[in-house]
Amino acid sequence: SWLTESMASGTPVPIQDRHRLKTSPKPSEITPAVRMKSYACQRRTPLKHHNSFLTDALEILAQNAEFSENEGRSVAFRRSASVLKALPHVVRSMDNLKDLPCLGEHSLRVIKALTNVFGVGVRTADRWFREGLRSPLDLIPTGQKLNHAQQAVEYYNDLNTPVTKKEAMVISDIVDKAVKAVLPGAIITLSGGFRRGKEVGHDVDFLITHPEEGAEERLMPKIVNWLDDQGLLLYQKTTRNSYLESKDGPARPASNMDRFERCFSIFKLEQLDSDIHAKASSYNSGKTAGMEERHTGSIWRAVRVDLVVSPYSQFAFATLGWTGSKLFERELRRWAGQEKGMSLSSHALYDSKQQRYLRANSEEEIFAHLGLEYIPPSERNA
Ligand code: DCT
Ligand code: MG
Repeated sequence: SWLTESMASGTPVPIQDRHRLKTSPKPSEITPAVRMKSYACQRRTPLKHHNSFLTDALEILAQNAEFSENEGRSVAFRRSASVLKALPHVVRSMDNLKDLPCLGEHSLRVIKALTNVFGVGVRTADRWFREGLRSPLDLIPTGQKLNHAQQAVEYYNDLNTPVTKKEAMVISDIVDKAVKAVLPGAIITLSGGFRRGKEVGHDVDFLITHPEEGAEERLMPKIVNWLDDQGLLLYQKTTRNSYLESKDGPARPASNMDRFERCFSIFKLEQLDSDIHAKASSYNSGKTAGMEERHTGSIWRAVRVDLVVSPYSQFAFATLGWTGSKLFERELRRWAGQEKGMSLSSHALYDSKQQRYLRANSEEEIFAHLGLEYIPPSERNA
């Protein structure tokens, strides 16, 4: 393959090493040994880090493995990428990777190729596509959920246009208004990537509860009706909850699947003229992706919104579970199971040794139960 060929052609002095040698004589001062914890939930992973030229490539490969239904390999690539995201410095050579966890054979080969041959830069991922992978379009994740919602295909372009923080804030206001209209006193939390400080996302995620346990029951249809009456929904599919609260705690989930009342929806978001122009120029595509005047003459776009309703007693677990990132969540569950003999879900934490559920009123309490240092949302970008 192109990868092995380029590696077989010798190992030139890394381009970035040459730059470094000019500016600083002591490599050891730039890249001090980092003691890297092996679970992502033990580490702080900021959104902006030093190694995106490597992690972008690894995540494309992860995505590709996922599309080829090789979950094991996909997770392995994601874990490697995540370790590099937590490094406080740029990876300059293979030496910098000594003693780091989760870097498997495949990932090391990829990193080696990228650090030795291509040099750094945002073009790496692009090059990767051209040389080794199929068209980027094949890899754009449409999400399985979309397949179930055939109607959503019409909005494909919109849904592949990232949702900005500004748009997320407008939607927050709408959801806030809807929920408070049908259930005063309800609490609405922005979760998902935007809670972790991301500037863009593929959707906007909300978690809804009420301090009075039980007041949240059958809340979703009321919210959906309110939104629909205002003409704000293009599509919605609500799944009913399937958890049971018993004396000892919530029923133990049979799988990792969430059992909350959840609404997968597509909002019809009015566009401001200024936003459209800003977006059109930032994409520089000549044609404004998915934003056209449609029928009514008003300008709008489709935006994916996830609404989840949780009982108050499970709210801390739901908040932790729905804040992500997905890898951070996976690692939390792995840590709980393998290191603590506990079982964590978005509903509860079960201690197998004590054979009981551990209650928590905040995310901080859950980290404490798990024997982990508290990691704030902005550092859960694993
Ligand atoms: N989540 C999870 N397991 C799932 C689905 C979701 O743990 N099967 C959690 C992790 C993130 C959160 O829910 C929201 O999911 P997404 O919206 O898919 O992720 P995101 O981090 O918000 O990413 P984006 O910014 O692209 O929306
Ligand atoms: Mg999201």
